[in-house]
Amino acid sequence: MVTRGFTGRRPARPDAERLPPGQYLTEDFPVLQLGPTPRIDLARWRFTLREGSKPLKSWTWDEFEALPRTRWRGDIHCVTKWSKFDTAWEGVTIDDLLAAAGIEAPTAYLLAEGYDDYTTNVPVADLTGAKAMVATRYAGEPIPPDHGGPARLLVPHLYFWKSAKWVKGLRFTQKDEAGFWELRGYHMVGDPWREQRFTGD
Ligand SMILES: Nc1nc2c(c(=O)[nH]1)N[C@H]1C(S)=C(S)[C@@H](COP(=O)(O)O)O[C@H]1N2
Ligand SMILES: [Mo]
Repeated sequence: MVTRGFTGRRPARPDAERLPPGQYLTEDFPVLQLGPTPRIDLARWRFTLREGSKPLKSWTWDEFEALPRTRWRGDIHCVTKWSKFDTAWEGVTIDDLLAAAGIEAPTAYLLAEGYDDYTTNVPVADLTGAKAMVATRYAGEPIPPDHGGPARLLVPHLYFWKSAKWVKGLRFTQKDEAGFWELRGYHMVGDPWREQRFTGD
């Protein structure tokens, strides 16, 4: 079943008001990543929730596809200053993932991990409450590999580097641990409306 979410969709705003400070609007969909696009065999794909090194729950692709799915349409903002309006995604909200695992978030912080070994930290409060999903569809189709397919994290209210592509799991951490870009001077939260680009912003 697919429900329409996330809840609390904002009414359409004039374009200028939809652009966070310092951003410009683009019509295309740039590809930004550290390395080559990993090849991921769906038969071997797994998505795993961990607390530290301890696995809490793992899904195969077929199991993941059977989870309740939510659609979200809205704007995304990259720290390199492009924003793209009205992107359409479908996937499993973090709330639904935790419910399916039968757990509540064990800590307040986590690192999202990609199959390319990319990591990025996100406060759990920025993922729950219908604010984020593990997306498996873009514009009604499987997510193209360059944009993170088969599955990517989507945290649209934060700068797009937080939306880990080729996501293989979420690892809950006791403290807020910096991920790849955060270790290199980028912000621990990354709210585009507060222009949290770099450490100290
Ligand atoms: N696994 C992984 N996820 C990643 C990255 C990466 O290098 N590896 N780059 C991040 C950055 S910096 C950005 S801006 C967005 C770009 O997503 P896109 O290529 O779909 O536009 O992915 C983010 N997620
Ligand atoms: Mo980025």
